[in-house]
Amino acid sequence: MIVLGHQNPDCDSLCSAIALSALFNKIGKQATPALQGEPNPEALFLLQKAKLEKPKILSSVAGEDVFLVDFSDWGQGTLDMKEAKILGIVDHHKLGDITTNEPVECWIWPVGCSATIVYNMYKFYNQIVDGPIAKLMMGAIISDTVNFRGPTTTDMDKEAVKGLAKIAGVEDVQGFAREQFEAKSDINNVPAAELILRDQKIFQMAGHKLAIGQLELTDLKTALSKKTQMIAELEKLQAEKDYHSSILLLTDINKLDTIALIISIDADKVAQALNSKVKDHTFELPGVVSRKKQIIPFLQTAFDS
Ligand SMILES: [Mn+2]
Repeated sequence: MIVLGHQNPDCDSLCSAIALSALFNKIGKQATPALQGEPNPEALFLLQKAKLEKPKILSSVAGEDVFLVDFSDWGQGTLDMKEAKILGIVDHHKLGDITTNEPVECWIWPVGCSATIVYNMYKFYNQIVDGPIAKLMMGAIISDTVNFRGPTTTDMDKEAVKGLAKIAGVEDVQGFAREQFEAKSDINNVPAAELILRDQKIFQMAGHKLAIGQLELTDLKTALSKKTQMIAELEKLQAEKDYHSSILLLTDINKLDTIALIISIDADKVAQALNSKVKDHTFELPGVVSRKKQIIPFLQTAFDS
C-alpha cells in the first residue's frame, strides 16, 4: 500500500505519510510513504532534523492500493488516482469530493493537523511512535497550528505535541518552533514564480477554479519587496490557466495578519466575501491566518449564493 500526501507537499502531508506508513508496518500491513513533488523547505528542514530520508516522489498511482493523508479531493491527487484503489483517508480539511466503490476507512477529524490524528491512531493500535518520526509529527503540528496560535488549534493538538516531544527528546519546543519557522521564512533567494506555487491549492467554487497559495512568514518585509514580481507571476499563471482567481496569501505568523495579492476576473467579489477591499491587486486581512477556516468557508458561501 502507498500512503500518499497531497500535491505541493507541506510538513503535514510529508510527516503524516511517513508516520502513518510506519504505523501500518508495525501492525503488519506493508506500506510505503510517497509524495507528489518536492517537499517545501520547512518540510525538508524537519526531515533533516529527524535525520530521515525523503520518501519517493510519485506522479502515478494507477492500479495501486492507496491511503490518503491530509486531503480528500480528487484534484489534490495524481491525475490517474481514479484508477487506484483508495483504502482509506486521514484528513482534517473540509470533506472533499472523493467517493469509492467499496467501504473506505476514514479518519477525518476537525483538529489542527493530520499528524494529530495519526498520533491517536498509534494509541488506537497500542503502538509507540519512533523517536525520529515523533520529531516529524511534532513539527507538522507546530506548522499547521502556527505553534498553537492559529484558529484550527485544538486541545488534542497540544496534547499530541506534548506526548511527541517527550518521545522525540525535545525539551525546548518553543526553540524548535522558532528554528522551524525561520527555515520557512527564508525566501530571499527564492524566485517569485516558485513562491506563488509553494503552497498553492486549487478550490472549485460554483464551477469556478480559484488558485490560492499561502506563504507563512515570520515577517512580511522580504515578501512585500517582491510584491511586483509576485503579482506579475500571478498574472502569468492566470493567463495560462482558466482560473477565476489567482491569489497569494502572505501571512505574518508573528502578528497573525495576512496581506493577499490577487489577479482575478472579479477581485472585488473575492475581497468583499472576506470583508476587505482591493487596491492595486492587494487586500488586507487583519487577524487572518488560516486558509481552511478563515478564508475558504467565506468564499464558498459567497460563490454558492
Ligand atoms: Mn494538514
